[in-house]
Amino acid sequence: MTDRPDAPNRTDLPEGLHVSLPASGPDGELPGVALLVLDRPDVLNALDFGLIAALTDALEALDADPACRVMVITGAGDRAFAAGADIKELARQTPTSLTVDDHFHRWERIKRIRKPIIAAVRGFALGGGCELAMTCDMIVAGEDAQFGQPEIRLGVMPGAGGTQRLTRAVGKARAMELVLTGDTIGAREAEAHGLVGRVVPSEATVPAALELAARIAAMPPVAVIAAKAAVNRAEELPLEAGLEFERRSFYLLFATEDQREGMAAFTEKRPPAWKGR
Ligand code: CO8
Repeated sequence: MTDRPDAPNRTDLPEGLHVSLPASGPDGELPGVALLVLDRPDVLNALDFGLIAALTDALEALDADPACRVMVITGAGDRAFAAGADIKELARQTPTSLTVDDHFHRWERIKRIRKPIIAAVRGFALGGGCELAMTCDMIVAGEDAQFGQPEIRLGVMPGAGGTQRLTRAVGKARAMELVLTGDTIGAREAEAHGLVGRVVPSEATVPAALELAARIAAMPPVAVIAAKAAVNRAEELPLEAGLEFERRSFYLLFATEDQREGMAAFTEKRPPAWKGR
């Protein structure tokens, strides 16, 4: 991440993505927290292939950067997180171009990010935008957020996880209805289903996500990475295998200095000083 002199800690990439590390909160910089802003306001932050490439590259760079512990992704402005893939670009695709260029494989790279990612969703999170939010580890939604997979109305269907992740999040019956009609659900319904972790007043969406990120960034980093991996296994593994994964991760954390520090600090009634190893 390089800095610009006129905007410290902020990188403006040409593809409509801004990255700030550390992000700024109401009381100053938030150590360990990165903010990534999708910024294509003319098209409601629609994700073209260049933006998806920039986003995945930035997430991987932050994942490898010890200064970053948690990432927050949001959309610029108050109308949209992202209104989907860029339909004008998508309209030019053929099975051959999609297969050869295989831009969608990047979605798998987002899933492999080890540090926690929070989606801060205001307004529309549709199609690829909804899929991006669902690929994140947590969603903080403004009251004006709308989630949906409207691809059916374009003659296609979700292609970056929508049929799978939405179904896991809201159940088969509701997901089937949403995917087959293209209807959207609001923030409150998404919260009731567990798709969204918390709903906040719309203008508080990004501050609330940053505050959550800052609290996680203050936790022991190795344990955070291990715990994220274990929770994600719950959606992928049978219970027995998931429990085994959890148990082994738990045992391994006893090799960290932070385990000794955390338990010593509790005993000595003082705040822990995490080492990240
Ligand atoms: N792509 C390109 N342009 C878009 C998109 C989009 N997804 N969404 C909105 N825009 C543009 C509009 O064309 C319009 O541009 P212009 O001013 O030049 O006409 C501008 O954004 C503002 O939009 P509207 O005027 O339509 O605003 P409204 O408030 O009337 O409507 C809606 C807002 C309901 C969000 C409407 O814009 C809409 O329906 N957008 C399309 C939503 C959609 O279908 N999304 C799914 C796209 S397909 C997809 O995501 C497949 C994912 C595949 C995986 C991703 C990996 C690449």
